[in-house]
Amino acid sequence: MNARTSYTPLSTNPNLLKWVEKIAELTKPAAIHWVDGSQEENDALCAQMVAAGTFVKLNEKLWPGCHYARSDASDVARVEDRTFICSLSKDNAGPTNNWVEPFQMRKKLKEIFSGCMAGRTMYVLPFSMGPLGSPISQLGVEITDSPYVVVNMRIMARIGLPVLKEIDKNEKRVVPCVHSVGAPLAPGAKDSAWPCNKEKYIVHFPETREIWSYGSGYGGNALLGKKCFALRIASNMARDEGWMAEHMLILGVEDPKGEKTYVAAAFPSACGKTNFAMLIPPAPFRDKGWKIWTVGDDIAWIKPDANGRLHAINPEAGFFGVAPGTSDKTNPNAMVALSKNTIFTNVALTPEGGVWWEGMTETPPAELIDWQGNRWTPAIAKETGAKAAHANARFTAPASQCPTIDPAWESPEGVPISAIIFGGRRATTMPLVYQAFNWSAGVYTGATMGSEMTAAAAGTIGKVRRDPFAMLPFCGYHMGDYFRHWIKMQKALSETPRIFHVNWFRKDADGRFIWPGFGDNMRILKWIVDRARGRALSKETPIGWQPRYDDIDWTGCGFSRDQFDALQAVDRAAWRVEVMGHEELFLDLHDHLPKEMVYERELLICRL
Ligand code: TSX
Ligand code: MN
Repeated sequence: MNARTSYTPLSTNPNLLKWVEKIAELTKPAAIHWVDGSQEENDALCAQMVAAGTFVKLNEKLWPGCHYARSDASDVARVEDRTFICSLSKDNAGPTNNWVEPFQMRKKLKEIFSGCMAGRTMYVLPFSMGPLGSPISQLGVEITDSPYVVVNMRIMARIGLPVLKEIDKNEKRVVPCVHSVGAPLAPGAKDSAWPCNKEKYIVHFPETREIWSYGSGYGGNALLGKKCFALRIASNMARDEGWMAEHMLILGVEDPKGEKTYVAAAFPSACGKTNFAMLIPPAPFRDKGWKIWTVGDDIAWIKPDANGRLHAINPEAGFFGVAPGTSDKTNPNAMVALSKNTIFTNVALTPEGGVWWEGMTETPPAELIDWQGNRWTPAIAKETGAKAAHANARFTAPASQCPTIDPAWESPEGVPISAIIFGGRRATTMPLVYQAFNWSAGVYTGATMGSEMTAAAAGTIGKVRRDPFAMLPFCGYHMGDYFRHWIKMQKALSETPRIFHVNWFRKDADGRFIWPGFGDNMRILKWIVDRARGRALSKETPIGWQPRYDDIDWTGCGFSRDQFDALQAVDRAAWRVEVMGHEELFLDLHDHLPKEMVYERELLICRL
C-alpha cells in the first residue's frame, strides 16, 4: 500500500501535513491514521489490541472499561542513560544530562527511523498539554506506531479533533514528537504482544523544541507529552518565556471557612507524591470542614499572572501512577479513580479477570498470573521471591474520576499558588517540617534536596542521592541555569509563595518511622497553609522557621511532645555533614551556579 495515498488527513494545516508526509516518507508505515480522539476510535483500537494479544479486556462487572497490558520484560521503565538533550552547545545541557551533538544525533535518528514503521500503522496524534484554550497550555503532535500509546495518551492528555481545531488556528507553536517502538513488521510476520527494540533513544532538541523517541513503548519513554514535553522541553520554554515547568503535584487545602489555599510540592520518586496529592484529612479535621482538593499529581506549569501572582495548571489529564503500594488504606481516592476506564500495565491478573498488585490487599489472592505471564501463588512467591506485579507497574486513570478532583482543575487561568513544598526520604538529619527564611533560601532548599536510596545496588542503601527540585532526570538544560531561573522568577512576582521542606520518613534509633505519615500529614499541611496566610506561629532555627509542638493541631492524635521534638530536632553535627553534601553537588555545577546558592550555603554554615 502507498502510505501517501492511503489516508484522509484531518487537518488542513500545510506545515502539519508536510511534516506528516516527511515522517511517513522516512518511516514507511503501511497506513496512516489521524487520531480523532472519539470513543468509537478508542474502542476499535482496544479491540484491535485485544485481538493482537497486547491487551486483555478485564471483567466488565469488576473493572468496567479497563484493560490490562504486559510489557516486554526489558521495557519496564524510563531509560535515563538512553535519554539525550541535544542542544547546540554541550554546556547548555550541563553535567547532569547526556548530550550528543545535534547533527550527529540527527544522522543517527535518520538511520534508525528509516523504514522503522514498516508493516505498521502510523498514528498522527494531536494533543494539548493543559486545558484546551488555556493561555498556559501547549500543543503537540505525536506520531507513533503504537496503538497502546494512543489509548494511554487519550487518558493522559486532551487529544484529537478539538486539538486539531486549535492547531489550525495557527496561534501557538506545535511541538513535533516522533515515536516508534522500533520493530518493523515484515509482510506476513506475526507481531509480538509488546514490540520494542533493545536499542533505545529518548532524544530532545531543546532549541527546535522537538522530541524523537525510539525503541520503547513504556510510560515516559513513549507517552511523549509527559516527561519529554511537559518537563524537558517545557523547562526550556519556561526559562525563555519567564514561567516554570516543574515536577510537582498541585493540591488545594479548603479550611473550615471555605477558603482555599493551593500548594505545589516536589518530591523525588518513592516519596508518595500521588498519595499526598489525594490526601484524606484525619476525621477531626474533616468534621471541622478541612478538605483536600487534587489538581495534579506529577507536573505543574506555573506562570505569573498580570498581577504578579503565580498560577499553576496541571498539564495532564490523567494519573500514570505506580500501582504497588496503592490501596484503600494508603490512597482510597486513587483506588476510586482507577476503578473504571483505566489501563493497567505490568500488574498481576486474577482468575476472575481482575488485577492485583503487592500492597493492594493485606492477603494476596490464592492464584494469579504475574506481570511476566507466569502462574503465581503466595507459596511460589515465598519460595522464589517473585513479585506478582513489577515494582514499576502502572495504572493510567482519568483525573476526572478522582473523588477529590478540584472543581478548578481545568480552569484556563490555573490556580493561585501560595506555598511550595520540597521534600525527600531521609532517615536522619531532616526534620519533619521547616519553612525557608525567604525565596532565595527556599531555592537553596530545593536545589539541595535529596532522597536516601531504598532498594538500590548494594552499598548505596542510606546514601543521599541529590535530586534538585526532583528535576534531575527531567531538567532539559543546565541545572545551574535552572537554579538561576528560579532565583530570577522572584523579580516577576508581587507576592512570592512561601517555601517549605518536609520529611515524612525520619527514623528513630531502632530504625522505625517516627511519623505516622499519610492522613496525619494534614496536621503539617495545615501549619503550612496557616503560615502562608500569616496565621500560625513558629520559632527561628538555624535552618528556617519551625513549628513548636503547640503550633500544630494534634486533635485525635496521640503524638507526644517528646516524639515531636525528636522529629523536629536540628542536629548541628549532622547538618555540617549535610552541607558538605551540598558542596559536592555544587562542585558539579560550579561554572553555572548562581552566586545566591553559594551565599545561602555560607549563611547556613554560619548559623550552624
Ligand atoms: O505516601 C506516603 N506518605 C504520604 C502520604 C500522604 N508513604 C508511602 C511511601 C511510598 C510511596 C509513606 N510511608 C508515608 C507518607 O506520609 N510515610 C511512610 C512511612 C510509614 C510507613 C508505615 C507506617 C508509618 C509510616 N505505619 C504503619 O505501617 C502502621
Ligand atoms: Mn514523576
